[in-house]
Amino acid sequence: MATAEFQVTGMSCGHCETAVREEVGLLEGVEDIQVSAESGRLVVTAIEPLEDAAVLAAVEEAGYSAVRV
Ligand SMILES: [Cu+2]
Repeated sequence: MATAEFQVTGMSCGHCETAVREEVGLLEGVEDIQVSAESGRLVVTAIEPLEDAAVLAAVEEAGYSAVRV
């Protein structure tokens, strides 16, 4: 398992969390997603290491921006 942590900008509520979770969950190999609108923290666990760019693109698809931390 590989875990990667991101800081997301722009989430404000549970709907935002759900939007991020849904988009990131579409990425192949993703096993677990922890996302908090309050802290902006996104932790993605996948079977194999994900490309940062793929996760960032998924977050952007949901309507937010993120950086790897
Ligand atoms: Cu929201």
